[in-house]
Amino acid sequence: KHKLWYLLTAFVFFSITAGAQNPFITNQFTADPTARVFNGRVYVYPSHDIPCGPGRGRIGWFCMEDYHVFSSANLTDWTDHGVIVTQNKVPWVKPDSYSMWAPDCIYRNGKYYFYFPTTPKDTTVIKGFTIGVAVADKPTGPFVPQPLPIKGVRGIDPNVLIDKDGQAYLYWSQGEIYGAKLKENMLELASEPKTLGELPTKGLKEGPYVFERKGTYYLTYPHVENKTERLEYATSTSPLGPFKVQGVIMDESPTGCWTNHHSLLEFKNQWYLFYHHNDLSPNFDKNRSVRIDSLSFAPDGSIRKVQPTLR
Ligand code: FUB
Repeated sequence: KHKLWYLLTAFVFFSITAGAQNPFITNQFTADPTARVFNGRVYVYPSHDIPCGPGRGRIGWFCMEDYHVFSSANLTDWTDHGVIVTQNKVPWVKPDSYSMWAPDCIYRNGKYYFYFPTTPKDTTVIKGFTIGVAVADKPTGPFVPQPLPIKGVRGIDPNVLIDKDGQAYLYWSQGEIYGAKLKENMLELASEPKTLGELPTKGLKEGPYVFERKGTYYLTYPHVENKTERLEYATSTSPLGPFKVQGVIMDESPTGCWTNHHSLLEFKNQWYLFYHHNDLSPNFDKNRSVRIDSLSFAPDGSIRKVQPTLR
């Protein structure tokens, strides 16, 4: 009888904790997680890493052809809602470029806007990466890609903030981090792109994620000076800066993963950092996996450094 009770308790314990461990998505490689709360549920929009191969991307590099969305009501049990956007169904994307990099998704006026960076087939307009939008009525899609990318944007890692006054901003990176206002339609820039202030001048900065808390705008970003990226942040009293560097959110990866890319989310009165390491692919850091850890603010508004939890 005791043995049965022990087995039952162990089963319940492992079924509950298994899903809560990092990495929290294990059915595929995932990276660059943007987490949002829609209708009381957390939705995570990550990149989807796949192994490159002959005819599939550039061996030894990132290889991504589509995006899935995942959701959870408790940050423990995750549902994979399947593919929402795929490279060869976006009219302006260079076919088989396997470059569907870090996305974002935001809600406005009854629609969900999914922003994604990739390479266009018409290189007379933009060489390298640009940013497109797909629109849906639900957070899980179906998402309909716009016929053309956003005019005037060159770069990767889109992030959108809708400010308290309703003005939307698009941020992205192209070595430096840029920002611009978005029109009400969320599909066109409403101002010229500009850099955002006194960010570090040395080393690559990418993956901007901007949010507002108690009147302070936080620009958070991965920054590489040595071997791997550190998550850092800067603050401002205005969405387009000037931002001033404040500190480090997460130190360089203990697993040696070159990239880290993140978002911050408040859910049920607790803040979380969503980010990635390469736990499921320790020997190849372009096949990454998304993680979550709790995050907190000091009374002066500074972000307390997050230590990645072990698996
Ligand atoms: O996932 C591809 C690229 O790696 C992202 O766009 C960067 O932020 C880095 O995570």
